[in-house]
Amino acid sequence: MLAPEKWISMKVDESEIAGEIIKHFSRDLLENLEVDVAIVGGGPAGLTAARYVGRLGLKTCVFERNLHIGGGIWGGGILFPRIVVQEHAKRLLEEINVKFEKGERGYYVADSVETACKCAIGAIEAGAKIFVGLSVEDLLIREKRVGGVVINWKAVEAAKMHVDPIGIESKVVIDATGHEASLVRTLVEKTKVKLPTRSGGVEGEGPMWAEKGESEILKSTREVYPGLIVAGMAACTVFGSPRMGPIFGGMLLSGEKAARIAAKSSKRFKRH
Ligand code: 48H
Repeated sequence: MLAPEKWISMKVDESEIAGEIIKHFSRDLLENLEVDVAIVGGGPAGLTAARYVGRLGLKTCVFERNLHIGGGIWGGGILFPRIVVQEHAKRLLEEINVKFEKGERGYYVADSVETACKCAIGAIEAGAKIFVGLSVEDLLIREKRVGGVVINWKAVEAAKMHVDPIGIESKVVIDATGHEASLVRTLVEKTKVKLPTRSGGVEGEGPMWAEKGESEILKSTREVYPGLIVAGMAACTVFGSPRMGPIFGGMLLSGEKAARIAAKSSKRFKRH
């Protein structure tokens, strides 16, 4: 190890630093222009899906438009940074070493900061690549199958600059965009396709009812169009299930189920 008096006198060159950043990030982006599974949204559902997809040996990346991952986990309930899961979902916290306590009424309570960080670590260690600051603004749709996503910098979107995006090809896309369900909305808007919902469109989430919301989320986690799977809160929005407040077991279980569906669906993919 270098002594402090040695390293403080070492040369540091701004253009070299810039060069390293550009070279390494460009390489990572180039390596992910074609993936098996593109996951949109780095909240609990997307990160859990990424962990399971990665564990199944598929190449996957997550596109998160914010500079931070975690989606709605951080704020817990009304900014009390704790989340609650039920008995049947606690194994998903155990798998990523999140500490939790058993509450008085049989719920399991975890720190939301720890949960957000460890969901991300779990995904990364399973081999998923997480890109932040990148928004998905469109889908690649080929002959009645979603075959990728169209990305742009969130900063470009926020500044309303006219800058063309780039496409990322994937065998399967998971819409884990939370309450917005923005990819499914894009699909419906651009193709006029009928979804497997009551109305054939995006139903919109129902009023808060934790028990019903949690019990319906897994049923709603499904492939809504060839190559497009909906997970997490986006699944509630698409199928019109009630929201459930700060109980997160359903989000984690939904991510796990989405990964299993993605693995199966990716086998049916044929490049055009
Ligand atoms: C790139 C995007 C885009 C886009 C959105 O909101 P999330 O945490 O979603 P889930 O489903 O993982 O978890 C939902 C949970 O946090 C929640 O809100 C609950 C349980 N609510 C219950 C209630 O009653 O309110 O994460 C979605 C992520 C966010 O980080 C977005 O920034 C990101 O997706 N995102 N990223 N391109 N087009 N749209």
